[in-house]
Amino acid sequence: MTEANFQHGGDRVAQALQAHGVRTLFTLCGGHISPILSAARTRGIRIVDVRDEATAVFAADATARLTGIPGVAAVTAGPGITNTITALKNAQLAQSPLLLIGGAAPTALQGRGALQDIDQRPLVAPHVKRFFKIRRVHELGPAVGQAFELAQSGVPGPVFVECPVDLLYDEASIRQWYAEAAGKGTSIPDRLLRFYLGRHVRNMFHGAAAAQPVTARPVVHPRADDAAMRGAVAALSKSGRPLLVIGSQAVVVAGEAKRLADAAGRLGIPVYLSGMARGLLGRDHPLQMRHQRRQALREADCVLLAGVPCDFRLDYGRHVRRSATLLAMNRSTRDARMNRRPDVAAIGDAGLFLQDLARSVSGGARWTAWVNQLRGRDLHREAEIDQQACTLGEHVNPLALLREVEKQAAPDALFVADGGDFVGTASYVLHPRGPLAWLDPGAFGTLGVGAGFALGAAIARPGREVWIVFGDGACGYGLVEFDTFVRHGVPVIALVGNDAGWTQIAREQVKMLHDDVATVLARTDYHAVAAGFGAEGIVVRHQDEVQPALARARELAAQGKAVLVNVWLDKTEFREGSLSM
Ligand SMILES: Cc1ncc(C[n+]2csc(CCOP(=O)(O)OP(=O)(O)O)c2C)c(N)n1
Ligand SMILES: [Mg+2]
Repeated sequence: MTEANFQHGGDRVAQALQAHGVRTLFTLCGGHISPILSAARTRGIRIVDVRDEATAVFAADATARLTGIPGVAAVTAGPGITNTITALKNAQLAQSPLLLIGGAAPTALQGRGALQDIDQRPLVAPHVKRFFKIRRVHELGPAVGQAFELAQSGVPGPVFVECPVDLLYDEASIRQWYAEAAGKGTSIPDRLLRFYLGRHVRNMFHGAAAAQPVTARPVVHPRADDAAMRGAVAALSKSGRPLLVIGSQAVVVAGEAKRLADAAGRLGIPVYLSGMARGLLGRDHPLQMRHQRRQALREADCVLLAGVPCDFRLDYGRHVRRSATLLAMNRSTRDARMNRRPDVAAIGDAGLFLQDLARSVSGGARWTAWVNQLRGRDLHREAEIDQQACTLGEHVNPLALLREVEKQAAPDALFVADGGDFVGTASYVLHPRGPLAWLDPGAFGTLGVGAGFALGAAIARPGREVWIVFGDGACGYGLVEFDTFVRHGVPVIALVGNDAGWTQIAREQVKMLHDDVATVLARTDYHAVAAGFGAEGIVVRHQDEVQPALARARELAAQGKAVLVNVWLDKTEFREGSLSM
């Protein structure tokens, strides 16, 4: 017998993960996946067990976004998988490459009423790039390898590998299990069953001994053609007021983020950053604008969308004036053309395209007046916010709170955004520190990403301060994960903007329907919940407590503790009129 005879399927999966550089596996256990978890741990992969399968997928998603290597989650069959659907869809819409490994009932028992046995393909397939249904042990390793490649290629996204439990144990145990199931009866049906099951097991293990270990292959990133580059250079040469919008997809090659930032700086074009690209240019780059994007887009005569589709966030393309030259850089042809046909479509990686473009175009002083005009407006708006932050109320002014976070948070802090109004305010007030230092759900607008994203971020970036900017409504989804933070020694600072309600919804609902039904929450003691899980809880009811509370939270996090700061907010009109549909 060769070594491969003894290597069970669970270890083949673990070995393939290891070959692809996976250091952490997020999971919630189940009998269907035990051999994978055990083998992965034996191979030195850190197993982070969470309290809800959605968290495992959110954490894998964050890992992928921050490292560029697909994050991995493993969940059990049936309800373990159904629990991940929202997180999977969120990752698909955010174009985040991750690998979800799901258990399944034994191959011979599928469709026969086995525990947790459902047809998982129709449920999962719409949300992933591919659903790998494994039938033989030797397919396990190669499927994981292909899943890695596929998740990162073209338009990145999640991939699912379904691993039936009887492929994951060693051959001797499985043979015995099937032999026992076949019984010792002598009737013709009994003998037929034995024959059938014997053949089934032979098929399952066919070729397993000869299978080679999987090795990782380098990922090839798609590049736009030369015609697109010529088109872009020509458009910019004629432009007096160009504007660049860089979004999440432009930073999917995480290792290139710094070079992309340098390139954007050299281009000399004023920039707005969105999604995962926020922070790309650091805290205060002279080319980066944060406010009045809509007005800037209306004024620009040439708009470059790097990894940004014309979806609801750009009012379906209507924010860009008709006469402007539109340049769309995108890995997806569909996204590049969404709602509006671009004059130049650069189909490929937007970040790499911008790097090439910066070698051909150097704006220098050409656009200085235009940059200064936008910059002036930006500074004016910042001054207005400063003024609004000075208003004192009964409890805490959210603008003042976020200004204090901006002041105190570490120079390399990571921010995770999960909520409505308060988080919307934070996205204006907080200046992400650097590339890949801001995580939000993306186009799916999913509440509840916070705990999982923070878990993935803290583990992918050990030693860095991780803040979750939470709405009080949003924090409820993942509060139980304070248990995970404590068990795994993951220090995060959860800042809960407690306005006792689902305010983003209430704001419009009350105005339109004069009814606050289902939008009202209480000033719940979320800090006490965190403390109940063994974390640190701090409550802040008044403005003068903000500064010391945040300082204390940072101190505790630096000691390796998870902290929840529950801040009672005053109402503010800051977000009045901002509704996304
Ligand atoms: C999973 C999910 N459910 C519901 C919504 C709809 N939604 C969007 S914002 C919001 C309110 C969020 O409340 P909270 O987290 O307290 O933030 P606030 O607006 O109060 O600052 C809701 C319910 C959503 N986006 N995602
Ligand atoms: Mg709220």
